[in-house]
Amino acid sequence: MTPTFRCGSFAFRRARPLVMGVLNVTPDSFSDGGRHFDPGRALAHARRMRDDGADLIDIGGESTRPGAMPVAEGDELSRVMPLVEVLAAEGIAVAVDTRKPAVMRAAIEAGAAMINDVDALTAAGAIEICADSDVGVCLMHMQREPRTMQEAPVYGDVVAEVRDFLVARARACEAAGIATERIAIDPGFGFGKTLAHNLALLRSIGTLAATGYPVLVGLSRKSSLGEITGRGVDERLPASLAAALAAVSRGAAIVRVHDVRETVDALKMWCAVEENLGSDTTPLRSR
Ligand code: 9MG
Repeated sequence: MTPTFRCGSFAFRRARPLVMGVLNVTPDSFSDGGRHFDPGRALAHARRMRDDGADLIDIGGESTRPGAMPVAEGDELSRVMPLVEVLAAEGIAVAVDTRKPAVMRAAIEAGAAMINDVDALTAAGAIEICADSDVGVCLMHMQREPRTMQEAPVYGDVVAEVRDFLVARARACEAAGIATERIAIDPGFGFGKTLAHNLALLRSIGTLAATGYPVLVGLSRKSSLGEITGRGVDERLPASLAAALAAVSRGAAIVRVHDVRETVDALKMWCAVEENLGSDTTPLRSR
């Protein structure tokens, strides 16, 4: 039977890779910082990504790019919440990218389907807030924190360490009452990792997928792609598509991307080659 990833009222059958569109409502995110800071433009962009085939829209009000400074809770809430309310009411599967329990709680009350936490729900109260709801959760690995994470990251065995951390966090979520079907894991490309670490993790997506949890990957436009191609952040579409395909061909279940239309096309092509995977494109409502 095809496994299912449950997020709020959405039940995504994992018959094909899912696409999560990125919507940063920040003045300073590494790629689209400032571009969607105006709520009208942000809504238009979210709807365009939905029309282009995004399964989920990931809304973030705090940049987590290397060197980024934390944002006050009130500022994050006022950036994110108006969008969550409108887009969730339109039936869009909204993920909220936040590390703050108060933002998680407000987002869930407003209808968010998923919490995407780069801190893997380690903040006090975060797991309980998610467990008291039916949201899906994405648990991401990060070494240190955004302000300092790219200062000479070191691992013994990066793949084993990342996998063991993610499995431990997933088990903690399950122990608190979050159903296994609601949990995704993410190696956290670029979060306290060198290019060599990122490549080792990308080559080993299969090791993460073997845990049974859907693996979410965020490689879109990231600096590793720039290191390999020599391209600036706005010129990394071909590398982003290649990275997404490399990830799904090794077992990634969800790709978090800026360029939804192009990624959906690339995945349709890949699914057609892989046979039948492309035929099941409709996320099912579970209630
Ligand atoms: C918020 N954010 C930025 N990059 C990300 C990534 O790679 N994964 C996840 N889950 N979130 C991310």
